[in-house]
Amino acid sequence: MDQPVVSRGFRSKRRTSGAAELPPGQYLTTDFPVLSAGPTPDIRVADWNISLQLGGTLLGRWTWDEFEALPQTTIKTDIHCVTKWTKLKTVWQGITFDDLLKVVGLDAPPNAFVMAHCDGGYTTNLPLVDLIGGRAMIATRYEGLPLAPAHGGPARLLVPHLYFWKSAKWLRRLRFMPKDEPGFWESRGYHNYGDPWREQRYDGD
Ligand SMILES: Nc1nc2c(c(=O)[nH]1)N[C@H]1C(S)=C(S)[C@@H](COP(=O)(O)O)O[C@H]1N2
Ligand SMILES: [Mo]
Repeated sequence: MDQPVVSRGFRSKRRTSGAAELPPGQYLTTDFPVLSAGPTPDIRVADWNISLQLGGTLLGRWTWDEFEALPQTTIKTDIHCVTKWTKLKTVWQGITFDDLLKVVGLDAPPNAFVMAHCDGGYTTNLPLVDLIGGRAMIATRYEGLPLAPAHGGPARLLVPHLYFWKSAKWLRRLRFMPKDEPGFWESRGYHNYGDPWREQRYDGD
């Protein structure tokens, strides 16, 4: 999920100008704004679990300790909020969706879409292809520290190549869906997919 490694000779000169890192209409920020549709839930890891569901079947459910024992990956990536801030080179640690599928032994999920469900009722929908291939993780640490509650701790989805509303905070359940369904913002006028490089902010963009 990091910037692709490009040999010096092939690196575009524009990349060092800074502008090339900014999707259209975005500005750079160095602080980390908090954007939530509701209050920050008070989550104790002792009561917490996370599950992966396919139809009526529970593929896996992990307590905090079990989840912490899964293979860990660290990534450095840029994040882009639809409210127009972009933050460069943020560092996250967690469990990639690829590893989660491996753990439950699901090589080729039969459903092409996934709904993320959160404490507090927030949801967001994603195509499966955007969660695999190292493009998404369930993050539990930010810049080496446990993820702060306001930023989705103990665990949030991280799908940095899409607008940040797709990175569901306080994640509790990932559910495979045979057909795409809109999540919270997607049913309130936001774009169904949300590619920042194509500026897919709102329905119809
Ligand atoms: N559960 C939940 N996840 C959420 C949200 C929310 O309101 N609830 N807001 C989304 C939006 S619109 C954005 S921009 C990011 C903000 O993440 P941050 O507060 O860590 O910057 O979280 C996303 N994930
Ligand atoms: Mo957002």
